[in-house]
Amino acid sequence: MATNEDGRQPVQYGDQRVERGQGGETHQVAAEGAPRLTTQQGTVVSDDQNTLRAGERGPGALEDFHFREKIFHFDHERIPERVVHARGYGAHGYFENYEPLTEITRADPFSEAGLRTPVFVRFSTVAGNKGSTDLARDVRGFATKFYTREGNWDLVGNNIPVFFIQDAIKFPDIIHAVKQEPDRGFPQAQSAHDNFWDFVSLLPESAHMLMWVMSDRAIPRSFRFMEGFGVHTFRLVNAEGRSTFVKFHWKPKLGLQSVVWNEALKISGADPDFHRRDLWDAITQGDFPEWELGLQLFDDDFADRFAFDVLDPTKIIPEEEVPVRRVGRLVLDRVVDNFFAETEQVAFCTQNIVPGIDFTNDPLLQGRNFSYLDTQLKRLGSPNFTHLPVNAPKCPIAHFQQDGHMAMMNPRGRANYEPNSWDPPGPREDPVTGFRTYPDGQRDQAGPKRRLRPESFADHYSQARQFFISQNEVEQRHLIDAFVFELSKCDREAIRTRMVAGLRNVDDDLARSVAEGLGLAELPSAISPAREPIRDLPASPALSILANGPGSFAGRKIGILVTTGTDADKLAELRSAAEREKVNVELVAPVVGGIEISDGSRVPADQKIDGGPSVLYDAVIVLTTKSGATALAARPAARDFVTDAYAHCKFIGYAGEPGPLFEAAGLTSLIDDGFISLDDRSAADFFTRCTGLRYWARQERMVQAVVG
Ligand code: HDE
Repeated sequence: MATNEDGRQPVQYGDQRVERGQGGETHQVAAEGAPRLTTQQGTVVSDDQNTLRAGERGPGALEDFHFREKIFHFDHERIPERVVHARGYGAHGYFENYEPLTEITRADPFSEAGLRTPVFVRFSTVAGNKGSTDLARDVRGFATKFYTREGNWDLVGNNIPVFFIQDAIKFPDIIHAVKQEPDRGFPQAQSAHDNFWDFVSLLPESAHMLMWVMSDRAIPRSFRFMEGFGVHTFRLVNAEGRSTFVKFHWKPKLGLQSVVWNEALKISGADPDFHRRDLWDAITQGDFPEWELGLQLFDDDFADRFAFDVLDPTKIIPEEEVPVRRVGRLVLDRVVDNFFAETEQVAFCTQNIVPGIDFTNDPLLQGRNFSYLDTQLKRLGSPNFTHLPVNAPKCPIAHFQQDGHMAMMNPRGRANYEPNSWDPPGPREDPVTGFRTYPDGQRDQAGPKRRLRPESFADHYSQARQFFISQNEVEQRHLIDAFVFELSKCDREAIRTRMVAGLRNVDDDLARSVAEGLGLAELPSAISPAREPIRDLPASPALSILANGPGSFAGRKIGILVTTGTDADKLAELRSAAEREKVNVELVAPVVGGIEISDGSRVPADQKIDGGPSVLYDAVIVLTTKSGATALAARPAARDFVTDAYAHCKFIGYAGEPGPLFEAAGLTSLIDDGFISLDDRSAADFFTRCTGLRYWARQERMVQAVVG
């Protein structure tokens, strides 16, 4: 065999032709005209497998500049992760405006019908570190950077419209309380621990937010099925300087959908990247996720009339009181080229607003406006983070700010201050088109300097109750179970009791059910509320996920369990019905290499059973022969596949003879209307049935079985 001067020999490794060095190491050499590996300085590298040594077995040489540079750079690959929202996933897209809103705002994205403003969106969890699981019970961040023609506007929102605290000064406390406990460094990405519940049970203003985070809103099926909210009241300002209050909403086109808690726990093990993979898959398949931007617009009169302070971020304005006007759509149509460069380095700042949009005095928003710039400097290490492509505005920028670490957009010429008398003079201010702060100047906005919470913020429980009564029975059950699960993880009984005492101000049945679930000896008396809650606020149907289900099963994913001999015609019918309905299909089989089906053809599987549990799918189908089902029955992963699908109230389609598997999984006597025989019904019927997303009637039966 030919050997080159370094003693390398060409060898074939499967489909790859490589060179083998004398120590057996693998070298891949650039072909004629192909890109060649270089150092950062551009010097072409001859060997990337061996350090430079004095003698083959001798000490390393200090002059090995390639090794030194490579390791130096590697050592500095990490930047500080975000203190909160560390785990996130981003994508590019655009916002398309429906109609000019010039009556209400002069903000550029709303100026013309059909105008498309480029955006970058980053979704995130809050509490967990960067490597934590996507399915943590948590609030999700929903941050959008609009690259408008008049500067960047960042709408840095969440998937829950309220927050835990009313004043920014409490942010470090709530975040310390929810993140890992400082002495032991765990639990990760979980609020189910003493510190969190100790803190919130002493902070009644968190009651409303707790309802949301204990609801299924905190375990979304994926980013594509979540709402988003600006949370605070903002202002829109038109060209005449007239201001209208606004609350921002994002409404997902596919409708809202969540998973159930037991499913979330299992997804965290089976695919901790479930949400980011879902977004990546959807966009790369051309199934671009969409949301509509909704505005709740109101004036000072409404603000004065409304039962709560519109500056209090622990309150919503029910959609039934101020309707959400849909003004445009957000489409995410491009994944990032590089996760670090874009998703990690994107720097959202609440203070990034453009003419036509303005703040209010919400004390949480005011505090945020201080925090974000500060945090970006720490994270990105330079005041020049706006030079990074993902952060740079796409409109002209001109200023006299200069230098600093990693300055990449450097001004030319002599003028770097103003006023000046140079020609060219550089940029100058423009009082006509420039950003002008809304003068506001309302009552309560001046006075002696004091640290004082407005009395109008003192109602903590009324909207928590309103949220609870707006949930249907299934949702209320999930919420109660979540409180019980979380508080059961608290070691100190005093914390559990204190929390239940707070819940008594929300709803007595809720408090009683949680107390029972915890096995509290007796129901504690209610904590004395700062202000007596309003108990007769009407339910707000818009707050229920299940009451607002989607009209189709599109965008969902089914898992079909197949074995040798699976009916080829049935499989083909299912695939084509799925394609029509825009439903994704994955085949789950005993081996990933695939199986031979009834027509003798071989179909590759997408997942081996052990790696494709039913928690990864919105509905499942068992398509097997009797012998296949018998073989599956012996596999724990196959039995879990169907028992979990049952327990998570999923629709379960079946054809052929799944009996032995159902029998082994203990399901034979539990078959209900959520099981659909595909021998009797068409594939199209099955997908129509799946529009209900889950067969919730089963939950009631399961609850009864537990109660006995
Ligand atoms: Fe944030 N928040 N936050 N926050 N926030 C950050 O900025 C902060 C709050 C939100 O995908 C940090 O770049 C304070 C509410 C999102 O990159 C930091 C307070 C809401 C993201 C920060 C709040 C949010 C952040 C950490 C209380 C919903 C992720 C890293 C006054 C409306 C953005 C960073 C992304 C990130 C501060 C409360 C949303 C430390 C002080 C309320 C979606 O600056």
